[in-house]
Amino acid sequence: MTRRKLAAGNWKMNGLNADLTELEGLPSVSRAEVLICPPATLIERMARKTSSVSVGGQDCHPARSGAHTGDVSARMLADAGATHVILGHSERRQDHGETDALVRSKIKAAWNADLRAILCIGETEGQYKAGETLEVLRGQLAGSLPDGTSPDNLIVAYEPVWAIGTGLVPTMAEIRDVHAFLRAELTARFGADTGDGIRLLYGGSVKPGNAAEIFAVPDVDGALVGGASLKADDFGEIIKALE
Ligand code: G2H
Repeated sequence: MTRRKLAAGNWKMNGLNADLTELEGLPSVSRAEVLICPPATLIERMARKTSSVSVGGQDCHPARSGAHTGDVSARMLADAGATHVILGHSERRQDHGETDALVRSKIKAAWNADLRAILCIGETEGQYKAGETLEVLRGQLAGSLPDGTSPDNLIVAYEPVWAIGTGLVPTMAEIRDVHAFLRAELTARFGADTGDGIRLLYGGSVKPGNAAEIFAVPDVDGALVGGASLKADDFGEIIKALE
């Protein structure tokens, strides 16, 4: 199955209205898909400003609406123009105590709003050093993926926690082995068509200087990019490495 390459930017808690001009500096691409997940405050304006870049949220509440001060529902993201939502990012797990069960309920909420979920999974430094990476990932997939998962509604991002914003990156052999493992896990649970069709992104200190090498790894279908997605020059280089 052909999986369309994806460059996804995660602006995290960065970005003001003035930063939307970065969109103008991005290269136009024909084969790869480009997505930016800005803070919720910028989703609507970003979506109005571009048709070549998809726009996504960084989190959503599992409920459709209600008394949840400060939260944003999946329907609100879709209403603002989002087509995707990042769920289970390690910063949400660390800062807000998010569990696999909660992430699972958020994925279902995203689907109910016709959003494509980008599920983030990854091991901590301690788990990596203890050789527990695959076991951790297996548990996160099993605990957070609902029945009904398909290539149309889900993307998985492998983000080793120790590689996020640190400049550290696993070896290409490690990325290859993890992505092959994830592909096999998805195939075992959901069948060959679904397992083969779900896109797998690598995330964690992706930069212009390492993107091409990472994208050449089998089963890497693109990247979830944090810091290097904030500036058009850097993100543009990463996007071009995917084409
Ligand atoms: C990992 C990644 C984006 P960065 O969190 O999701 O961030 O590229 O800054 O390591």
